[in-house]
Amino acid sequence: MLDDLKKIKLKALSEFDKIKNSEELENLKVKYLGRNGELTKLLKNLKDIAEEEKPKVGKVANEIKESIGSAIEKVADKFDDSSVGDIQVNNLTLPGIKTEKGSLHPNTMMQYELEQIFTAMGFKVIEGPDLESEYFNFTALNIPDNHPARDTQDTFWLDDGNLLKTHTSPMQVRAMKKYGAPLRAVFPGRCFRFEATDASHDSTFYQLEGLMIDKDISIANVIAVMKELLRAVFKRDVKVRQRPGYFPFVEPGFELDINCLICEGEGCSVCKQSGWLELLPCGLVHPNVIRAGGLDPKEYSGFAFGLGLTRLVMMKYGIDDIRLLQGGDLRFLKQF
Ligand code: FA5
Repeated sequence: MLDDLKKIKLKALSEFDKIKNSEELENLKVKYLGRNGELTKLLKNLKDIAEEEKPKVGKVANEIKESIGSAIEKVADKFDDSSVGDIQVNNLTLPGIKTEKGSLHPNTMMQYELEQIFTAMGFKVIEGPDLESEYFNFTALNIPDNHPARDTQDTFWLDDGNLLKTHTSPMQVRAMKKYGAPLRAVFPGRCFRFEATDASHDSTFYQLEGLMIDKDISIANVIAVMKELLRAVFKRDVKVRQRPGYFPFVEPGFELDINCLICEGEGCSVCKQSGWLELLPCGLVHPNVIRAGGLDPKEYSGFAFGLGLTRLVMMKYGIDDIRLLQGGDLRFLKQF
């Protein structure tokens, strides 16, 4: 047995000497010291040798184990400070790898800016779900089943009858139900419409809905808040025009258009050559919607608006195609 042990030692040490990388080191460890390794197997036979031989053989066996152990350490050290194999990956003293710093998406920047403007005017910021029920997206907003107004917002329907919200207006009713009156809140959110895309329409875009419910709210309140908003965003005079607009959840309803800042009103593909861009529909909340929110329309009135946040981003930064914003092209996004 002593002879066998010595042979193993010589063989092992010469093999450890030739190791070239950490993988070979691991293999040799297993070959000699693993559960079925050559040395381990031999030591299992210790129990069969004569009692008086055991101390001597045991001592030699331990010495061999130790010298193989220190050979392993030596080889491992050698790989540790070289650039060989996977050991380098675990070397915590190597300098870090530089990663590029990201930045906020222009939609997010605009959302945060608007939130600040509205918070300063006493509005809460509340976000709603992307997946909405037919009730909150349409019915509670005074758009009954089979009403043609449902067709003005082409909808992505889900198999279970729910839908991807087509606008941020469902939050009007959700918020009234939860917070009651008086209430001032804005609801930023992503909207989805099953429609063909062009320079100013995408199938995914952002809106920021606003709602103010109190006693004696009138159109004068809407106009004051809208003016304050545009002044804060553009920090200069921007021409706007107001015209009547039909939305079943407001009465009366208006469209607030902004003079196209891409072409300064000359006409381009963004404003469909009209010089104006539809940015912000608004109006006084319809009594049926106030009722759906659990409030009494004889006691409370309110205004609501649905700002096209993505279009505002386009106007602010001079982006002439809305599809660039969701396109995921880093060359575009890195400019912000
Ligand atoms: C609505 O979505 C109403 N919920 C707005 C509203 C709220 C009216 C409260 C009255 C009171 P509309 O479908 O017009 O309305 O969309 C509102 C704004 O969202 C538009 O003016 C436009 O700026 C933007 N918008 C609509 N569709 C798209 C689209 N496909 N891509 C980009 N922006 C869009």
